[in-house]
Amino acid sequence: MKKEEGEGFYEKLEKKGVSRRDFLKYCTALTASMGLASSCVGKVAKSIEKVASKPRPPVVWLHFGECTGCSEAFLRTPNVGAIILDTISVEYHETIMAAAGYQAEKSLDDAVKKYKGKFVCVVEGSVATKYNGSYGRVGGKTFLEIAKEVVPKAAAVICVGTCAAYGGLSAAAPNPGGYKGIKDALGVSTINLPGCPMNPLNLLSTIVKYLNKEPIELDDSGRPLFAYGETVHEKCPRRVHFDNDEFVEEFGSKEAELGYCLYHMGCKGPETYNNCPTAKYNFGTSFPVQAGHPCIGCSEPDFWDEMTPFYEES
Ligand code: FSX
Ligand code: SF4
Ligand code: F3S
Repeated sequence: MKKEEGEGFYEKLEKKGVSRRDFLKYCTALTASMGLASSCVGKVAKSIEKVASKPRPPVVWLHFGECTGCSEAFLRTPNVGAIILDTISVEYHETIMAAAGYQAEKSLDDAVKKYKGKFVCVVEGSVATKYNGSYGRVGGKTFLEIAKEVVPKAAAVICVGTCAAYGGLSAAAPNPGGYKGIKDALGVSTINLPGCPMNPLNLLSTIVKYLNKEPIELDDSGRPLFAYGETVHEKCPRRVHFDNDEFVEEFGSKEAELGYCLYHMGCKGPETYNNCPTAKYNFGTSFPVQAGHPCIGCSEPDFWDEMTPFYEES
């Protein structure tokens, strides 16, 4: 009997504990995170199936100065990790690989040699640039040396998290090590998916678009417009009160009941470009403002310095 289109893909996901229903739920969240109408869910599901039916592109995932929160966000979001891992082949990732020590260093060298010019380099964390990069070192090499050896050989560079994109946490003043984001440290073009941590849905949609050769339009800070084209404030569920019919119709009464804008508690939503209100974290569960915490502007360049004090109105 001829297999239904996508059957192999669903079988593989089922084996990883992701049901067809879960997958479609993800596609719904993904569609919202891309700023598309809910009628596009089927199209988004098809494009992921299409990507998954092709040979998986090799990915080298580098870690520099950061907290690994971005990897955690990616691996701990139930099933998104499994979907991503079904569309790409992670050749090197320090957090999840079994190899350690010299064996790990060798696997990085081998992957870069084997897939030179073909691999996607995902970078998490920033690199120290002062004093020959001595403020950040792993396996006897500086982050700067590793970045210079690996990043320019990639077919595309995706910076996950504000650290890799713009320096982030490690680059906060006084920044004695001269930490910088990848573009500034190496002078290469990057697709930036900031957020501290980045949203795994934004990584998944960027990978799907890239593999389907769809154009990814970026803003001046290198962020894809489909995810970072609007401020957090624009679709914030706290913007209006629950008696606003139009709002209730769009977001549902549960969201609207949240009420109470956090601006006077220092919310930086009006100055922060990110799709948190539609993408949310943890499988569409919540995001800082929904949970009652003001937005601290975590997807903006230099937010550790520019957005502080976090709890004061700007
Ligand atoms: Fe940075 Fe990501 Fe913040 Fe942490 O690694 S963006 S410190 S959540 O984890 O890079
Ligand atoms: Fe805007 Fe923040 Fe108020 Fe939401 S809570 S409406 S993002 S200022
Ligand atoms: Fe960050 Fe603000 Fe979203 S703090 S996670 S950009 S709500």
